[in-house]
Amino acid sequence: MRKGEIERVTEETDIKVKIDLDGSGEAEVETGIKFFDHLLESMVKHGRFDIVAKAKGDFDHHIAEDVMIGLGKSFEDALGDKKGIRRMGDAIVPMDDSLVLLAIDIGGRVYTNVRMDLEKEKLVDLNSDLLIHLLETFAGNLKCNLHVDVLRGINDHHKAEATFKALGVALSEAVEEIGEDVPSTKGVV
Ligand SMILES: [Mn+2]
Repeated sequence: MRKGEIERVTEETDIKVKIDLDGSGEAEVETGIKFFDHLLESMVKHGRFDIVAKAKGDFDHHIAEDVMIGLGKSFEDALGDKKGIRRMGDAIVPMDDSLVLLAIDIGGRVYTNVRMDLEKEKLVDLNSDLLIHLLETFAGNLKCNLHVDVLRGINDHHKAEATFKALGVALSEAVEEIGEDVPSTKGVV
């Protein structure tokens, strides 16, 4: 049972995140930020995880940030000692005009490099400048390397959505169980 769960209450937010890595793409997402919900639902659908993400809080930056902390930590929780997983995953995902390359390594080391080049200030009700920060927050809490390049695109909605679809696809590949060994020459991840 590869499941993880985090509840976190601070002065700023109240969040609850649950994940089942071996799900079917069911998302129960209510953060009060419509576009962020849309991105999480896209990620989950294409990663075929089941998640619950419920959040309340003061404003979008804190809510989305704390949900990504919860998501990263519950992924880590669900993976346990990471025995038998593929560990690396990647995806090249188009969405109409936009094309995204994304690679991940859930190897216990944190490094992120995200290039999205969004032009609009807002994506519906989510501040665009948050997206890079949200991906960094997720990677920091899952303790992974994450590289994202939006290779091209015109529409910011498509660039962002393709990025989260790619994250789902790459994560699904990385957490796939392919053996019994710890996926590292060090013997520990
Ligand atoms: Mn959309």
